[in-house]
Amino acid sequence: MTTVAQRKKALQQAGYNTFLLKSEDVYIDLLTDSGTSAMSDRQWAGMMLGDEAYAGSANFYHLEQVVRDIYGYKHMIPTHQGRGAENILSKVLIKKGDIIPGNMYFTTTRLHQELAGGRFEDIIINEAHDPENEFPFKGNVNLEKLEALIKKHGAKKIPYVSIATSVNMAGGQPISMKNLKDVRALTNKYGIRIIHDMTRVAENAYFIQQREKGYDKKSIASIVKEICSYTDGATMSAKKDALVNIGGFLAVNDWDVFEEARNMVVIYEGLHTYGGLAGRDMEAMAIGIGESVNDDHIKARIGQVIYLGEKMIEYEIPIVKPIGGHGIFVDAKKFLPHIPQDAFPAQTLAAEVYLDSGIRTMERGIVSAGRKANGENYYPKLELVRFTIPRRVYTQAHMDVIAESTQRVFEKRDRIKGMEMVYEPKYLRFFQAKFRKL
Ligand code: P70
Repeated sequence: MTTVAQRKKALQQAGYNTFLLKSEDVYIDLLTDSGTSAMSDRQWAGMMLGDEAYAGSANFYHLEQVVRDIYGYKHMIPTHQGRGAENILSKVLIKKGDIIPGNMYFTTTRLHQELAGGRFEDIIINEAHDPENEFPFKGNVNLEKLEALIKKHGAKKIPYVSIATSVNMAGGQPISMKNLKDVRALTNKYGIRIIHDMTRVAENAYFIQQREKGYDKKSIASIVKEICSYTDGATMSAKKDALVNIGGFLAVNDWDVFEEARNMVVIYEGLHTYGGLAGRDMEAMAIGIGESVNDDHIKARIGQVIYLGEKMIEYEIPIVKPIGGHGIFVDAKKFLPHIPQDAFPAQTLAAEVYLDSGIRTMERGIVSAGRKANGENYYPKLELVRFTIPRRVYTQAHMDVIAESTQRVFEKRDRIKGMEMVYEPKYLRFFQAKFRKL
């Protein structure tokens, strides 16, 4: 624990960017659920079975088998984390001038698409951009938007449709099985691939089980497998669902794409049987994937997120509804309505929450959205602060502390002023940007 004076100093030194705080100065760390979950006893035991051969490690073959058994994808290449897979996939599939439709952008995913010469187009339903709208599947694709894009640019210009499960930037919102099947039918009609960002697929499966007709008696494992079956390949950041501190992979069904990706991985990550990971990391991932589709685990994990969200609702704090899978997303536009988007309401709110109690959260608004290729700022409709919950780490008492701290900040919201950016890196600026209080 730190004092207010210590936190004030830490914030100033970090340029009011929670990414730049030292973890030692943080009391409850809700920056991300990425690589921050606790590994199980079984995963740690697996770490002791690391086969650290340069080529053909036994742990690689175990992981490959698990990806086939649990997700159903035929070919898998390990990568150091999700963006490693995004880089290789984008380089293999995207040509200059291509269009990549997707159910809302994700920062690293869109940047890799752009760096490969493509352009991302948002095809998520409009409800996803409205924090108040309680539609149960705000990760759904608007099929008319998708078909209009295909007709406008032609199927040849669209290498794949990018479908995320548990749409991160929308607030961890799920896509329904019905919608995914419809996207499959439409893309089949035009001969277009679907690439799945499966980072939080098990959490999406939980919402399908809870909310979609015909799925209440199905296991998370079977729902996960069905989701994957409607897609042609996937990028995975195993640091989330799969409960490891580091790791990811690219999976595809198509042999030609696999062959090219397998060649590409040796340039950027490492040999195709380790992709930047130690054997022990691949073993922990293989075991973590199995644990991630356990019904009791997912129910407890999302149950904790819902517990926090309901507390916040009770305190009348404006949050994205319905409550999502991996965290609570506070609506900074509503929380600080007097601060214009150019003065960074979400960045400001994240700093204020840290100052109050040492809780670290993450901006997911205009700073995260960054600039277009032509240099103009993106102005996202959603200006959010994400309170992300690591898996198997915190207790219910921590959730109470988080809600109470946010309430204290809410009570003094009228006195909070915005900020200006004083340092802006070229790529993914949110990680390292610095700010000054107005
Ligand atoms: C987060 C993390 C990573 C992520 C993701 C989805 C849906 C791909 C990735 C990339 C970490 C993060 C990344 C960028 C900005 C802020 C935070 N999300 N797809 O905290 O995977 O990080 O392993 O390269 O959520 O949400 P990786």
